[in-house]
Amino acid sequence: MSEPRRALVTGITGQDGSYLAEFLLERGYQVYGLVRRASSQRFERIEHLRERVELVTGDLLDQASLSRALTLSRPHEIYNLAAQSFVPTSWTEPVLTAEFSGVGVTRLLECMRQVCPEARFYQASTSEMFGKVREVPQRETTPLYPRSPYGVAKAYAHHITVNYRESYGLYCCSGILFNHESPRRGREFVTRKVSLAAAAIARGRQKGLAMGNLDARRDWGYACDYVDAMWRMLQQESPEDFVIATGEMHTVREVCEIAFSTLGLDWREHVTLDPALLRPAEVDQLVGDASKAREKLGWRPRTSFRELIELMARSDYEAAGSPRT
Ligand code: NAP
Ligand code: G4F
Repeated sequence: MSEPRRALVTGITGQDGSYLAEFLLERGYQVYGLVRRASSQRFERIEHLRERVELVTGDLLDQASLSRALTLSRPHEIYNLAAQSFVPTSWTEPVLTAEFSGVGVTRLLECMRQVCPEARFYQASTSEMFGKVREVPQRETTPLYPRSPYGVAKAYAHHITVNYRESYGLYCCSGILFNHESPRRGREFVTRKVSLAAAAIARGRQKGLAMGNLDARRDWGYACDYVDAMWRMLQQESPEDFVIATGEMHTVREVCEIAFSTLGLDWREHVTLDPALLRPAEVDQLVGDASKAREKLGWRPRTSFRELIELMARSDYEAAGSPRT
């Protein structure tokens, strides 16, 4: 019997990492996850997988730990999902963001080149790199114009991934993913912030919700659909970069409308505006053209925007339990 394929997932404790680990386990992979040491570990998203995945400690800031993780796991596939991924934090911690989300990728690529050059590498690139967009919709060839320190760090990471492919002939791909959400989304991101608040208000546990720019628009998809695309990119004959997106833009206001109405509420009675939540620079028309992924990977999104927001609101409502008396 042939040995199972091995995958190393950095960022396994995050939204995408947890779904990708499930996806790979279902396909018979032996899954290793890179986790950083913390005084109290938060493994909620992978609690149900703890018996089935091998956790290796390491940090994108520490090259020796990455080298050790690769030596231990001997991966056929490496999925680099770890990053400081919250855009507002990148203005308050720009250097750390550059270290994690930018230079950290070079550390990992350099280790791969030395320890397991035959492995295949996936880099979690982002639509945030398009920033002040040069064309609408954005494609693989659209020039980058990042508008946040996070976007700048990710643009560096994107280019270094391409550079290692072209310089050393490594199998390295960048998936340029547009926003994707789920009930496991971090609580500070807008869709989850709204679904949590709608659920808490419906349960009588919260009064109102302060929001930033309600006119901001994004191309929002479902995280479970998107991890499938990551895997497909590493199964191609040769490495290429792909945009993964729904091709539809919606506003934050629509997120509020759907989440609140799913739970029988009128968002206008609960949402207030807080100028402190506005960003120093916004990105206006992020919307992706995923035709290359459709044609070459056979990938398409399966979950609509409305279905996504409804499922998030219902999930948070269930988790919030019964109303307080
Ligand atoms: P997430 O939930 O914020 O998860 C980030 C992960 O990175 C966590 O597991 C975190 O570990 C880990 N991490 C952070 N700093 C690290 C370090 N120095 N060393 C090792 N691990 C570190 O992010 P996500 O939404 O799943 O996104 C996954 C990736 O896709 C990220 O790179 C993100 O930038 C990118 N991306 C996301 C989207 C989206 O819409 N979700 C779109 C495009 C691209 P802890 O649990 O220890 O904090
Ligand atoms: O949910 P967000 O914080 O996501 P953002 O900034 O688009 O970044 C996410 O998607 C990127 C892909 O393009 C990823 F690379 C990145 O790692 C992350 O996953 O904000 C979405 C929009 C913004 O325009 C923001 O201004 O929602 C607007 N917004 C309005 N009120 C708010 C709020 N965002 C947050 N987080 N909180 C608010 O109260």
